[in-house]
Amino acid sequence: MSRQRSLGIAFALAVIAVAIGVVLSYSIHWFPVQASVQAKNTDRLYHVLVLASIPIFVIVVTVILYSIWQFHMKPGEELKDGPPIHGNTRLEVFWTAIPTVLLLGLVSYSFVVLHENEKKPAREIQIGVTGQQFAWTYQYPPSVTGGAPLNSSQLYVPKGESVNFGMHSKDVIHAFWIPAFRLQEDVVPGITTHYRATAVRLGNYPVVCNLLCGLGHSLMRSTVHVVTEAQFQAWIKSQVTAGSSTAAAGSTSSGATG
Ligand SMILES: [Cu+2]
Repeated sequence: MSRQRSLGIAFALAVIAVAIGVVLSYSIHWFPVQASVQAKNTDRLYHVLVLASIPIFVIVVTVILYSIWQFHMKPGEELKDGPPIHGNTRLEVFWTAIPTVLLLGLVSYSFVVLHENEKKPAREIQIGVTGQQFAWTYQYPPSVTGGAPLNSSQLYVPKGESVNFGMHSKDVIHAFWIPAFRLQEDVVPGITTHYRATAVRLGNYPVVCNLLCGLGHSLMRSTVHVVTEAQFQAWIKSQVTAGSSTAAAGSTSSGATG
């Protein structure tokens, strides 16, 4: 087979492989639903990375397989050596420059997406997150409740509003992860870390501790309820009322016994 013909076959197979890779990357839904603004940005970045990676992977594998096919040692050539080639400046400049440009482009785009995801919006609400072996609790400050601060085992967030989660741990390092929001941040004893997300889809989504924190790590799960602004206010109100009535009942009963 002529060199031109074998190169033609390799090129055709590479084009087919790229096409299959691109179709697979789009036709299969690899991720959970996109429930936040940040999830959409992150997934777009992922798709760009995949689209850039597929042709490069195919080029590398094609060159390897083509070389094995065309240049492998034939019977009787065992003692022969390869041709004495020393470098190829043009080729080396080429294969250094192209990956450099590509990497700088992808790194810059990743930086833009990360910056966009972490950008402080004009308006946001604060919710505290406490991690401890093996449960999450959430703190709603007076700026959110409009009254006394609220401590709850439930995470409710209003749709369309940016939430700044201030996270701290009572014991070991945990990681606060909401797959449907995509972002994840470590929860470290002694410091407060932050996580910013704007929910854009109503529903209930899992909250996961994503850092091995002890025997009950796999059970350290919770749920984020993304609700409308009105439902959020109603929930806060019901919790604050329930909390104050429990406190009142507690003081009454202790008063009765005392
Ligand atoms: Cu944990």
